[in-house]
Amino acid sequence: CRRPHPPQREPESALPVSKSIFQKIIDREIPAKLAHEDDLCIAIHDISPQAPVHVLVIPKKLIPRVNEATAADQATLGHLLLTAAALAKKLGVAETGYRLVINNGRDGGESVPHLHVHLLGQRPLAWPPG
Ligand code: IU
Repeated sequence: CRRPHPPQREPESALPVSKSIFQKIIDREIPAKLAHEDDLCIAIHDISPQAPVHVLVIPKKLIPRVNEATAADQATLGHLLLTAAALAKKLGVAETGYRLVINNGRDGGESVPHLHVHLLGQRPLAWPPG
């Protein structure tokens, strides 16, 4: 038959799905300095800290960024903030103050497409952020 074959495509489920760096940390495929873990999230010390306390609170469920979160994620999103507040107390920055940051998309400065809340503290933080 002379008809050209249409290009063969893998079924979607067979496509390689690359894990985010944070998913690999959650799955213990790469190490990280853990600050907290529970059923819904982990918290790790940032590998490139921008303040003496710099922790990332990361949901175990892959939500790429807050822009993609849905109503089904409401409890998880709330849990991330409450966990960040608990960690601020545990790490000794609750009294002096701290900042929670979520970078979303290119202009927001997001570099890892797996939602995470930055907890920054133990130094005065300038406003507005750069
Ligand atoms: P961002 O909001 O997506 O830009 O934050 C990603 C953070 O993840 C950033 O502060 C990195 O230093 C941090 N990080 C990390 O802690 N460990 C890693 O292996 C990688 C990034 I890659």
